Amino acid sequence: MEKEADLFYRQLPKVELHAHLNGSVSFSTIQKLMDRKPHLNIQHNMTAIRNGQKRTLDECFQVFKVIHQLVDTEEDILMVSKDVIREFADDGVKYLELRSTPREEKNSGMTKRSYIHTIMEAIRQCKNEGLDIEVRFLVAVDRRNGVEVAMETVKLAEEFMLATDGLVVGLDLSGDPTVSHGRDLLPALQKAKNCGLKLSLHLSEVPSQGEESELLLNIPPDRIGHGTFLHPEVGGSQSLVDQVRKNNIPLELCLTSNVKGQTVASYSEHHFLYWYQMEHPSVICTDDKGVFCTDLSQEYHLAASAFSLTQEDMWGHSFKAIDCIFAPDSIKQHLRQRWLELRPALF
Ligand code: 6MZ
Repeated sequence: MEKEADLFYRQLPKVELHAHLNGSVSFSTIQKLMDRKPHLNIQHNMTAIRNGQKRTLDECFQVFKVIHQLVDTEEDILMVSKDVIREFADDGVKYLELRSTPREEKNSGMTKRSYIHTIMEAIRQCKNEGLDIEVRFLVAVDRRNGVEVAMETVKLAEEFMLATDGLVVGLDLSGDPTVSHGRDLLPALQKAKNCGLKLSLHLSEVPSQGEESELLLNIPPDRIGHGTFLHPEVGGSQSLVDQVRKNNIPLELCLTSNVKGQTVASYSEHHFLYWYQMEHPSVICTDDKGVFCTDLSQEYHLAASAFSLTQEDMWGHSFKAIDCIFAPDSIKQHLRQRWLELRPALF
């Protein structure tokens, strides 16, 4: 039965809306990168958190630094992006919004512009190769890098949004939530919103960020990443929940990431249930499928098991996720049609 259920979740057409490029690099791609750069002496246990293992969120951020060492040329970015897109397609993801923080690397000559350009190239190549997946991109602002970089990133995102005919759809705010205050980044985020970029903001990923969340929710963002500590039961507040509900802002929820990063104690205690019971829009996502050793099918399966949801319920969840994508209505309509064609048999 478990095997059949597994097949159901693999066959289920899915939308992935919260995937950080460098956190999504698989074991096999990491191996190819290690072969390219043996002098770095990086081992697999430095780039992934296996099942049964847990790390503090701070340790998770150390892992990204190791991966960044391995991915530091345009050639690497191209390979990594194509591999990640292919792997999502193999997992039954039909629409993917990838996000990544543009980086410059003096040694290899990679610039922030060429970084984004290379990801666009990877998306185009995957399309030309006939992969059955629509891909869009969010340019990420790492909160650690401060106001000036945030502003510069917004400008780059706007430039690419205009130049790529809708491949760049939005801006992400991410990075170590314990560093800096969102207040300082408000002008940059507001500017992004004003120029037509959709906003997905990591919010209340750790406790005691209520004040920052309130400020950021006032923009308001188009989607929320995690939102782990928004609700009153975990130290958030009813007024934050009301703000989210009033603007009907969907949440991107990443179960394994939160459990392995120890911001949530167990799968059954995940805040997925809080929002699901309220019938508030949310979307199950992977966050960093490489680092957390998961994939989207598995995340759907885990959520179903943790909350005793049926395959019919999970079909409904995946269908409703289409409402939350940043691409325009014509794409949403197209995806809904495909979902009905691809609906798998229930086991
Ligand atoms: C906040 C996260 C994250 O951008 O180099 N990132 N930010 N919370 C999380 N929860 C675990 N997981 C990943 O991908 C890696 C970067 O994504 C952000 C961090 O800024 C990390 O450095 P890119 O492709």
